[in-house]
Amino acid sequence: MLMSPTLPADTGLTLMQRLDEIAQFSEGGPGVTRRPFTEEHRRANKMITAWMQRAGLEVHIDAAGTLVGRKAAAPGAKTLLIGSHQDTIRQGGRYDGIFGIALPILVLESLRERTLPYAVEVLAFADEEGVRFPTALMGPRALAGTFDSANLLKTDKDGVSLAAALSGFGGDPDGIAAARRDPDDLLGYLEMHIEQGPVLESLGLPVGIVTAICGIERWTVELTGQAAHAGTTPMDLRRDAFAGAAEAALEVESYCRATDGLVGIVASVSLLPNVPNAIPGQATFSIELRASEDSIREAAGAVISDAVETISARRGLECRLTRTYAQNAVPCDPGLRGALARSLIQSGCCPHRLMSGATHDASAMADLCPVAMLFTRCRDGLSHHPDEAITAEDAQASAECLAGFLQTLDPD
Ligand code: HGY
Ligand code: MN
Ligand code: MN
Repeated sequence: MLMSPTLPADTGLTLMQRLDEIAQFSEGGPGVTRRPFTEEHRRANKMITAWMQRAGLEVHIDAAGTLVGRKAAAPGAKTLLIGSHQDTIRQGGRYDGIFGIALPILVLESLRERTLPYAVEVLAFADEEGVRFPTALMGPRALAGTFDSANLLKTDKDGVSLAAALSGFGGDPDGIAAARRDPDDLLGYLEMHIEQGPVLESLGLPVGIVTAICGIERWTVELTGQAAHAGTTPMDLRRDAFAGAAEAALEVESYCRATDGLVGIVASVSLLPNVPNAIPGQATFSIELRASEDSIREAAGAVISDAVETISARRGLECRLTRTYAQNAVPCDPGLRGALARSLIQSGCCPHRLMSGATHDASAMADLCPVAMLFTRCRDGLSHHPDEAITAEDAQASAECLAGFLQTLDPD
């Protein structure tokens, strides 16, 4: 790997140390749990602010609660946006999201004395995982002008609304509409992220260039049968909601296994009365479908929802099916991908291209400007897990690629 003239050889090590430090801001338990607009988020933002200031960036928090660090350029110059999310899933890893915030800040620190022909803004988005509130991506959607303000009324499990949490954190719910950026001012958006899958590791590569980000849709299903005594009720007189849910789950699995380019899961299951000696009268569960082609995903949604209705009718169950979320697949920008590929080749890395089966902040930023992503290998392809891991060498390779990209990107 050829060294970038500006990047210290221990950048990867420094990055790993910073990611270990910020991982402490967690709600406890295995792994990292950091939800948006919480004390843990506040403490993480304080550390990110210090990193940004050390890199010479001008720091502010925007109306949607995104922490922004800006490296200025000549008046009238366009801006390159780079970012990811600070939040995690419950008991997640220490690299998903925050890696794509800490890395660009550290690379910009090494370029502190360099003036680039464009401005750069590092964006630390508050909420990508949607763990605290039944909505997500407020930060990127505010910038893209696609945020639905009705989401501000949605509440967390304690009844705190997104608007109240945002206001209490220094955001401005009323100011979100004005946060929209003018795409003509922007060069694009780049997100550095761990792969969260096994492809790069299987190829023995440290980094890869994302070609497209999958589309996703989520359903909530509520099956209602009849709770009854588990011992006295004959099998042929039961209306077992969980048995219906289980049959639906197997239907999702078999349909996805049989359809190329589609993955699906039934998860987030809750039963009532959920005791060993009563027949489940109610089963509520989520269905999530993902595909690189929107037509494949939408066809799957139609077939699977019909199948759930058929299973319910045959079992005498009431069925309430709601599609709660949908996000189209996003192609990554050929121009930005080409600039990443040139930088990788320059730094001696193979410019391997791959699809993203995870969604990202970039999925929403694509409504604003051209987007690109660089993936970094993660051990065993594991993510959304406390054992999520990367190496300092791969962090260095990612930093080298970004340093080269920033110094060769053509702003015209
Ligand atoms: O679910 C996802 O793909 C992302 O990690 N939120
Ligand atoms: Mn994630
Ligand atoms: Mn992520």
